[in-house]
Order: sequence, then C-alpha cells, then structure tokens
Amino acid sequence: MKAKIANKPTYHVVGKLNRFNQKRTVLSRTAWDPSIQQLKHAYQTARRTRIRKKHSRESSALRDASWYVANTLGTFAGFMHGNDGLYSWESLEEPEESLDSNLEFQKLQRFDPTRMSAKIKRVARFYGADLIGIARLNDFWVYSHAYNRLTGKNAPISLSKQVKSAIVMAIKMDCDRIERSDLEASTATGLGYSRMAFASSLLAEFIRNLGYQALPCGNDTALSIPLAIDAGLGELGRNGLLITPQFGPRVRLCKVLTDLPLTPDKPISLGVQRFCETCRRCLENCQAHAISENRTAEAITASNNSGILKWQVDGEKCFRFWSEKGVDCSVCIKVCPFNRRE
Ligand code: B12
Ligand code: SF4
Ligand code: SF4
Repeated sequence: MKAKIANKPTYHVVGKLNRFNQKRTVLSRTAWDPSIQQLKHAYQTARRTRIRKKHSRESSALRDASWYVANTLGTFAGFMHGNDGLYSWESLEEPEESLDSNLEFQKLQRFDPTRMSAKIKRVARFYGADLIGIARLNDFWVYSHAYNRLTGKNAPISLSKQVKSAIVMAIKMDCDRIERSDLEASTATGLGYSRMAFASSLLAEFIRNLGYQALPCGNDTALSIPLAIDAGLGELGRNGLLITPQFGPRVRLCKVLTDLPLTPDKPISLGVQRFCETCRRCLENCQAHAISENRTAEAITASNNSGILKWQVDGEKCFRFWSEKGVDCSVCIKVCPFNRRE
C-alpha cells in the first residue's frame, strides 16, 4: 500500500486525554499488582521448565545473548524508568574526555533546521536505525510519571520546555526469526532492544556534542507509537502496533527527545485503519484473545489509555499468555499482511 502525506495524524482523539502513568503498564504492574506479579512468577517458572526443555541449549543461549545490551546497559531488566545506563539524559563520559568541556558555551549556532534534520537522519541511520522521523513533541504522549520497578519510586516527569522535538527511530527485526518459533522471535526482539539502546544513545551523544540537550529513550519516558505516528513513520493497526510502509509492524521503536532546532516530518496515511476493518488476521491468530473486535475510546483494562478511538489490546491477557509459555510472543507481527518479506 502506498504512503500518502497527510496534513494531520490519522488517529482519532474523541475524549479527554490525560498523560499516562507508566506505573499502570502491565510491565510495571509486575512489581506492585499481585494479580500480575503472579503471572511474572509463572513466566519465570515456565521459562526454566518448558522453554529450557523444548529448545536446544544453543537456541536459548543465542536468545539470551541477543538481549544482553538491552538487559544490562540498556537497563531493561527491572528498571526501564528512563534516565539510566545508556538511556541517561546526560553524557556518561567524564567531562575532560568528551569532545568539548563547555558545550553550552560552544553550542552550534546558525544552521538551517531542515538541513540539520536531514543530517540527523543520516547520522541515526549510520548508528543503526532503519527508519527515522521527526515529530513536534506532544506532551500528552510523555508519561506523567516514571516508574522504577526495583525501588517502586513513581516520580513525575517534567521535561524542559525547550525540549520540543522527538526523533523517532524504528529498528527492523529479523523476518525469518519472527516467523519461526516463539524463542526465535524473542531472539529477534532482544536484538532489536539491544540495537535500540545502541542507536539512541549514540545519536543522543552526537546531539550533545553539538551543545544541545538530548534524552535517549527506549520503552521509558513516553509512548512510542503515537510519537512515531506524529513523526510520519506509519499508522496504528488493529494489533495495537505501528504499521510502517517498509516493514509493517516488524519494528522496534526508540526515540531521542531534544531541544536541537529541527523541522518536523508530516504524518502519513496508508489506509491501514480501513484495511484492518476487514482483515482481522491478528484478531483471529492471537491465542490469548487479546485483540479487539471493535474500536472504542474506553479503556478495557487498568493498563489502557482512554480518549483515543482504537482497537484496544488487552495487555493482561497478552502477558498471561506469555507467562504460560515462558517467553514473549510476536504472532500479531508475524501474521500481519503488512509484514512483508524484504
Ligand atoms: C507495556 C508494553 C506492553 C505490554 C502491554 C501494554 C499495556 N497495556 O501495558 C505487554 C508487555 C503485554 C506488551 C506486549 C507487546 N508489545 Co509492547 N510495549 C509496552 C510499552 C513498554 C509501553 C506501552 C504502554 O505504556 N502501554 C500502556 C497503554 C498506553 O496501552 P494502550 O492504551 O493499550 O495503548 C497502546 C496502543 O494503543 C498505543 N497507544 C497508546 N496511546 C496512544 C495514542 C494514540 C494517538 C495512538 C495512535 C496509539 C496509542 O501504544 C500502546 C502500546 O501498548 C511500549 C513502549 C512504549 N513506551 O510505548 C512497548 C511497545 C508498544 N511494544 C511493542 C511490541 C512489539 C510488543 C509485542 C509484539 C511483543 C514483542 N514481541 O515485542 C506485544 C504486542 C501486544 C499488542 N498487540 O499490543 C513495541 C511496538 C512496536 C510497533 N511496531 O508498534 C513497543 C513500542 C516496544 C518497542 N521498543 O518497540 N507491550
Ligand atoms: S503478542 Fe501474542 S498474545 Fe500478545 S496480542 Fe500479540 S498475538 Fe496476542
Ligand atoms: S493483521 Fe490485519 S487487522 Fe491486524 S493489524 Fe495487520 S492488517 Fe490490521
């Protein structure tokens, strides 16, 4: 399907929007909500028993290693509250080792934001992003609070008013692995997460070296899908995921929030929403029955955002299904007809 430039994003805001508290996501609830905590324990048990028995030692080793950067320097395991590890909002380099010791003083001046935007995209691609778009940052997509799963701290997020742009990057996932077993799909997912931490932290450091603020973000700090739609990377599908013209939903998303003056991209229209009305493949293939038949702007679980007309996904059912298998799932990516072979 051909992408057309649209004057405004194709999603429908029909109710009152409130910034979402990260504490309400299913992943955060694994730390404080007893009903979801149980699922986390079941997940770990199934992982130790079912997955280890079903798959070879090499397959498990490959899968676990692909998550290594994400789970360590990428702070995914347990933290995911932002501003930590490779996702730190300040450079981790010692001041005397960084390119310039007084960046504020040496801020790059007098440049054309449109040219700079093109440059940023080339740099992001060089660091490993497959698709890059720039959006004017809509505060509604920034979490109201960050949640630290290890400490239980739920601190308000307040960004500098100068941080006006989101550079959104899509990292494609391996097509063959997404199509094979759940463990192989999780290997592709893990590599995507590790590449996210790499690409976003390097791009942020590049921008800091020009003298500007840059906040690299993975799953933390803001909702990636609406940001990606605003940045012209694709549209929302029935499966609750961003559908890109190039790879369909087979991408991971990360972003860098910055005060570097940039020119935003226009959103695009692919006709996804109309296509999804009749397609229903994700709905029919999701064994957890987590994908909705009809669109609504109401939340269907404690972990949904209300106010936007969309096919809601029941994240509790989705995560319950993972916990039974002991591994995450990518079936709603695999079966989507927009997920084409390259
Ligand atoms: C928590 C989470 C989950 C939870 C479920 C969400 C929940 N309710 O808690 C669990 C762990 C179950 C999960 C499952 C999956 N996830 Co997930 N998840 C997230 C995470 C970390 C936070 C999202 C969130 O806060 N959701 C809570 C509320 C807001 O959920 P919601 O109301 O249902 O809204 C969803 C969508 O409607 C959309 N959305 C929210 N607000 C708005 C506003 C507008 C205007 C629009 C258009 C859309 C939109 O984003 C939300 C995604 O959960 C994001 C990263 C991020 N920061 O965005 C990744 C993320 C959305 N997941 C992703 C993926 C790929 C998956 C899985 C396929 C697993 C996998 N193999 O990776 C499944 C798919 C499930 C599905 N069909 O949606 C990708 C999506 C990439 C893409 N192509 O869009 C993301 C961006 C992670 C990443 N790094 O790339 N996920
Ligand atoms: S990840 Fe699997 S369980 Fe979750 S919504 Fe997609 S198909 Fe259903
Ligand atoms: S599988 Fe079909 S219904 Fe589901 S998101 Fe893809 S195109 Fe839409």
